[in-house]
Amino acid sequence: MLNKFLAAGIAAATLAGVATTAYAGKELDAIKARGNLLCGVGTGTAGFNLANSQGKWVGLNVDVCRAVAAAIFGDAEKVKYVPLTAQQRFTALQSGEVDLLSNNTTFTLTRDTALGFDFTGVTYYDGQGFMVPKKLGLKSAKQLNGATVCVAPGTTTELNLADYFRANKMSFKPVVIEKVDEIRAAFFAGRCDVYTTDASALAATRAANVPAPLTIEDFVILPEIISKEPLGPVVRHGDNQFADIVRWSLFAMIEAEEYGITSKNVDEMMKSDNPTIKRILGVTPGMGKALGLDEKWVYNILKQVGNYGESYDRNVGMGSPLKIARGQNELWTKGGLQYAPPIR
Ligand SMILES: N[C@@H](CCC(=O)N[C@@H](CS)C(=O)NCC(=O)O)C(=O)O
Repeated sequence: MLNKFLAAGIAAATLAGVATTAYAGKELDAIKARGNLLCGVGTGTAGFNLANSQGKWVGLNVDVCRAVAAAIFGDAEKVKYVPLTAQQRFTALQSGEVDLLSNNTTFTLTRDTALGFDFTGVTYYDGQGFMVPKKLGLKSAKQLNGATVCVAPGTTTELNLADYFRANKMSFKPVVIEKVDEIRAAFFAGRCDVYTTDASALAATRAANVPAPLTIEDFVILPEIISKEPLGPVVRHGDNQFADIVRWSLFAMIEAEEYGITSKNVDEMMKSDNPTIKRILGVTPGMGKALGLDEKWVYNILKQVGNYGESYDRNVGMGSPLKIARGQNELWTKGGLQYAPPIR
């Protein structure tokens, strides 16, 4: 009921072009009073957000939810996961059904403004790609004229697809399916020639969802990446303190990787003489206070979740079935784009 009123209010404010009122700490107070974080995730993509055989959610996106809970509660387990399709996610965030989305949502201008949200960083730098059955013998997306294309509604994918085909004077027939498992089933059953989405999700689908007797080798991801898809956590406008906590929880994971602090060595690192490490870990106090958190907020994130590189490797990198190279998601010090502003 409360959610409905909130949704109506936000919708009205959005329609009138008025920014929703900003009150510091209101969302955070509600999260603390509730005792857990409501994190909107995808319905099931290996490496990013997937409930495992024990029903435990794992993945790179899930680790961001866990990091925020560790920062706020000192306990990464204090998260309730709400699986959402791409179509459902924005209403769920606007209505207060979730506190944040961490689900492969692309940071765009209209989502950051007209929809009433704030993006708080980039968990994964991605771009849109195309996957096709190998037996079609295709080498390039430029050969897709007239293709039947499986795509999810309410996504940047749908918009980029139309732009790309128009720009290349090609036609296509969209097969629009909301649920990601149904899109995959349609593609593997040959109801479309092509599946298009973020390249990371194509890699996940190819690594984890190909039904026997088909194998990974039966599918190829074409070389063209047709868009920028910076995927990151997103919150409602209105509580800057909560947005700051989400923003700096991800930055802390990235900064910790840069300074070599891991889940394994964090206790040892508490004794470090390096002033930056002392500040990050709260040995020198101040950063926690500035966010309204315990000074051990980063210690708790690292101990319970790990740094960005650990999460990347375990979930989508070389320590995972996906084996996606770090590429653009490497640290800036190693030629990538992942760059956290200083914790000071
Ligand atoms: N990044 C694009 C595409 C997002 C997207 O389609 N995500 C899919 C595939 S990873 C998804 O997670 N859908 C939710 C689900 O059903 O799991 C966007 O933000 O619009």
